[in-house]
Amino acid sequence: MQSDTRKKLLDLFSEANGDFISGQKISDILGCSRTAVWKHIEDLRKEGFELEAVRRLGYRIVSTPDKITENEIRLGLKTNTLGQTIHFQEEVTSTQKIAHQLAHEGAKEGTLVVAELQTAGRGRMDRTWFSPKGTGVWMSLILRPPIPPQKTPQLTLLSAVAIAQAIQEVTGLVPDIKWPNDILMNGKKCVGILTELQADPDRVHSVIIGMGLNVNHEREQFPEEIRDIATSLAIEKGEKINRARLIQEVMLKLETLYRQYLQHGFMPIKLLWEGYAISIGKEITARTLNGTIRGWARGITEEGVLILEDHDGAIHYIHSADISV
Ligand code: BTX
Repeated sequence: MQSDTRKKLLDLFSEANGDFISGQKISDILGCSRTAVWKHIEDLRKEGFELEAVRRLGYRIVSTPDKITENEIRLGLKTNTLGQTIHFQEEVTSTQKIAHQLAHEGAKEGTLVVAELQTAGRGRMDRTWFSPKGTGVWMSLILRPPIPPQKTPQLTLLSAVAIAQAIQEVTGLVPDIKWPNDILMNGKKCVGILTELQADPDRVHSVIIGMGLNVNHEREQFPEEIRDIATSLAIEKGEKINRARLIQEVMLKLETLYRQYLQHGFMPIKLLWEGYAISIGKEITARTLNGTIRGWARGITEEGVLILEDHDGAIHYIHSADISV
């Protein structure tokens, strides 16, 4: 939507003060057709506005998108290092891209990149991560752990535990983790984690942990193709959740677990991870780049690798795959 049209429309709703405005009035004032009005309304919904539409009455704004600002994240952040340097931007292609650049330029451990909107949010294997404005938490954290590159998948699992704990703390909801990186509520994905590296063969320079949390999306805000597989915390909880508070809690849990990990290794994290895992002990299908294997998920190794026993009793060690239970 063009910015002057958007401004006019928002001014109209603001003057209406929560009352209905007829579609005809909107179309007269904006100078566009009723179909165009409907499209503008849909655009606002995608940006996180909650709008009610009633025949004969028109449209009214029920709630505006909650915004995150750097100050809101900072206020009440209880960490020592993680998130203490924040790069906040309203709109980015991908927070991963910016974090990579900052890491390359020498950014400190704990630097956090946060955006309100990603126009090219990335999932694993170049998939798209749907990241609309004003509803989610889209952020990338730079870590510089003194570990060899092959151990970095452990940090994906560590992050999943931290996010699960933070969700539990802030919302009271208890999420499930599906190996390696999905956080689910009632079988639907509400968080995705993407861990990327800057490393030599034997040394990690930085690990960029990308975290995408669906927080205040309404069901119809998800594109149709993922509506049945995705959910948000607000949908599950039945009320909106303060995103800045959630970011603070994720940082705090991450810092605690990361410190524990650097001191005592992966074992304590593995135990916590297993407490949230839903795929272990179940019959699963693992789609890897080299093919599909069906069998029983027997657990994870100390490295964070999935152990899968196929129907012939052969054991497979899965480093990267999509799992369906
Ligand atoms: P993934 O490859 O496991 O999941 C991607 C798949 O999930 C997509 O193909 C689609 O089916 C589905 N999907 C896309 N968007 C959503 C969504 N919002 N909610 C639920 N399901 C969805 C997971 O990859 C890793 C995602 C990391 C996203 C963060 S956001 C901050 C950072 N910046 C960035 O570009 N990526 C990371």
